[in-house]
Amino acid sequence: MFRARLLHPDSREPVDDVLAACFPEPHSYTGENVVEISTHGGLVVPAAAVAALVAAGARPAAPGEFTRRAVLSGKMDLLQAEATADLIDAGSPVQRRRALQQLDRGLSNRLTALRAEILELEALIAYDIDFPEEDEGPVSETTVRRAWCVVRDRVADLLKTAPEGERLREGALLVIAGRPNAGKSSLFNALLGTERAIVTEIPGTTRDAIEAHAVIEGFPFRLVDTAGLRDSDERIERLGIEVSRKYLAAADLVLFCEERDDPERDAFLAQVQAPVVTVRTKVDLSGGVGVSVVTGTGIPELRRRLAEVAFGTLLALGDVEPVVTRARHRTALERALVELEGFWTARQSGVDAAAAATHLRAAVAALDDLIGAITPEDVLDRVFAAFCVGK
Ligand SMILES: Nc1nc2c(ncn2[C@@H]2O[C@H](COP(=O)(O)OP(=O)(O)OP(=O)(O)O)[C@@H](O)[C@H]2O)c(=O)[nH]1
Ligand SMILES: [Mg+2]
Repeated sequence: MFRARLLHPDSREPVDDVLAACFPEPHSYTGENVVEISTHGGLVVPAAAVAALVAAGARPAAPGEFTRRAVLSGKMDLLQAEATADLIDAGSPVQRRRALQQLDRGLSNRLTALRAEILELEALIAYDIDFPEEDEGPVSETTVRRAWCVVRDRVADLLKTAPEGERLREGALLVIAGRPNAGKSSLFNALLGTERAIVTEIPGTTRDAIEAHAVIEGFPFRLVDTAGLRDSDERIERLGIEVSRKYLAAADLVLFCEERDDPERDAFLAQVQAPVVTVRTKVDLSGGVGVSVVTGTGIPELRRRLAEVAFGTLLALGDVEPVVTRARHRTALERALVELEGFWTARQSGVDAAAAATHLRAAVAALDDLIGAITPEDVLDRVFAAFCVGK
């Protein structure tokens, strides 16, 4: 690292006094020789510095170009590149911890181990391929079956983390619903920790859905306050109720608020696909078990319950077990699972060992795609499309 004076290459005019840090290959972020130039801040100086560098033959980086180069030079795999983006985007503690774990090769190591196990299974049946006429090879059918079961279950277990893993990146869509005046907006504000929605004693206060990000027990949520559900002749209110229904259809979970036993609760719940947490509101007035935004009673328990319903699988796994967090991961694992099932079906229907083994090869290929061992350009384009410039 040294101080330097940056001059425009044509006019030789001084642009700025800068700091230059050199990162020689192969230990730099991209694995190449890299120089980082730090200029003074503001608007004019950095722009003039970039203009001078461009005049000298440089060009601005594309979004995610540094990380892309790191992947291409083998400094990190595709899962780690995705984790880099997740770490930058993290908006809650669990998202940050998960991203960091994936950056530390948590998922990569698990997949590499699985890959090795499938190759071992292939080695087990190789004897059959070499000596097909022998009735009983040195490796019994039970041994093959056991080895197959282990890998199949591991892939299936990883796949089971996909719904909540993907939800962890997006935030769980939590829709607050109930009759007008049930206390929905009050609870929405209490969960957010700020007075975001208008609260009045007049039923029908909330007309439109209000969405806000919230962190509950370290997990990311997208909280939605909605218009109270009732038959209304009022046009604006009816439009609001329509919006509520759309949100309810898309919800990951629904928080149903009732001040007292709601006679329409069951009819409402029958229309909702997502899991529902029912909560009794305003218990400072009525007593009993529930929540009160006035005294704060029951709010911590409710937060735990919401985290449990939206992210129960991840909570049970703890922070150590790897989790898959993207549709790209899910589809690759689904492919691997189909091939592993295909292997066993082929084997049981008496298909010769070499043909059955092609399924194992295909399963390995699916895992390779996922780790990013050999990655086609279009996959790289898709992964890096969402990156910011400078990473
Ligand atoms: N005492 C008490 N009053 C509450 C509590 N929660 C809400 N309220 C009151 O109940 C009334 C309705 O609250 P809101 O949060 O606006 O109810 P809402 O379900 O959003 O109503 P709509 O938007 O009209 O559907 C307001 O006067 C609140 O102050 C509570 O825990 N205790
Ligand atoms: Mg409201």
